[in-house]
Amino acid sequence: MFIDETQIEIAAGKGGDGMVSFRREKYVPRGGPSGGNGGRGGHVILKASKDLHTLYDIGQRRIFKAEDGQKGGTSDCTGRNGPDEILLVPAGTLIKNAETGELLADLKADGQKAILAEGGKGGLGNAAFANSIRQTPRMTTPGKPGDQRKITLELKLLADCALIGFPNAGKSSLLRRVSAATPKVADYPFTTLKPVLGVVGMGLGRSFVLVDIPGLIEGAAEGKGLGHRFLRHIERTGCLAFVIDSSGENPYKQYQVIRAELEKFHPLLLEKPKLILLNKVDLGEIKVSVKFKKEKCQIFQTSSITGQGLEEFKKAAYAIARQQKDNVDRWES
Ligand SMILES: Nc1nc2c(ncn2[C@@H]2O[C@H](COP(=O)(O)OP(=O)(O)OP(=O)(O)O)[C@@H](O)[C@H]2O)c(=O)[nH]1
Ligand SMILES: [Mg+2]
Repeated sequence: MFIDETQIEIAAGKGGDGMVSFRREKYVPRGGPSGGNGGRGGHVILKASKDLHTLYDIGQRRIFKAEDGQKGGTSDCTGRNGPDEILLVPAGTLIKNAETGELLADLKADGQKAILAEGGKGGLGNAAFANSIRQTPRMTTPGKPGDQRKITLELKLLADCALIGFPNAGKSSLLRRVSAATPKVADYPFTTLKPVLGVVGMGLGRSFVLVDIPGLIEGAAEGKGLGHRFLRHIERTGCLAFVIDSSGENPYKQYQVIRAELEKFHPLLLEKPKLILLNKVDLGEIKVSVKFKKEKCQIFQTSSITGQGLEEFKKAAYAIARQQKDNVDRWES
């Protein structure tokens, strides 16, 4: 099951209380105060992992709590800090305050960490209160409570290329054909209800990730059909592949409608590299209209049934993915 958003509660550990104790040593009749400070409560830390691809497991367990710090000990011993609770999340997870929507962390890279709930500080033991006047203090302070909050985790799929288009255009059939993914295919609209990822092998251990986005219709940006819920997944996708049913009425109009919906959702989406797939060419030869030719992007005549044009599409999508990765590497180095 694919879950792309979940809410959890996190609670850091409470700090350990300070200790009251006095030194009791042989031949030292009135030893000074020796109560240690409490240990810090454990933090709740979220850490990105490239090996995870879903928030499903995290969503199943709603509450994550780190352990409390230990109470201060005698003989000036500080209590042990509570161990941190480290939660692994897929790389690309955004973490927001569930109440205000404020962005708290954006864990993009493998291994990146953020403390989302800080453990409470340990209390002071009575040794900390001793001075020249107050030689036998009995006071201590309690450990502070740890942070507690509700957070929303949002996973934007990190795919190289997204298949977008009207329902029934053949997006899922195409993904099945070029990857090992098995999204459902049927001749009714909105068969695909959630984005499905597939890895497309290019030989010699090379691959790229293709995502099948549920069908869009006119008005999607305002919530029609399955709406724009899934459009945010393509914000971080390297390139867009428009899958158009070339056997349907006015293929260019289909393309324009989808483009307009993307633009309404976020104008920057259209600045991504675009590929146009005129699909279902097995149903009859098509004449690529001049309007399509004027678009400054590569056009492919494809069939998810016979496989026509798909090798060329794969090569083009892979080349773009490579290029974009190089750009990112250059920026990050
Ligand atoms: N002849 C022909 N039929 C196709 C082709 N691609 C898909 N189909 C058929 O079109 C119908 C819809 O295919 P899907 O792959 O489910 O389409 P989709 O774009 O994923 O649809 P949604 O999930 O509803 O958005 C199915 O009956 C497919 O068998 C193609 O290239 N040629
Ligand atoms: Mg589908």
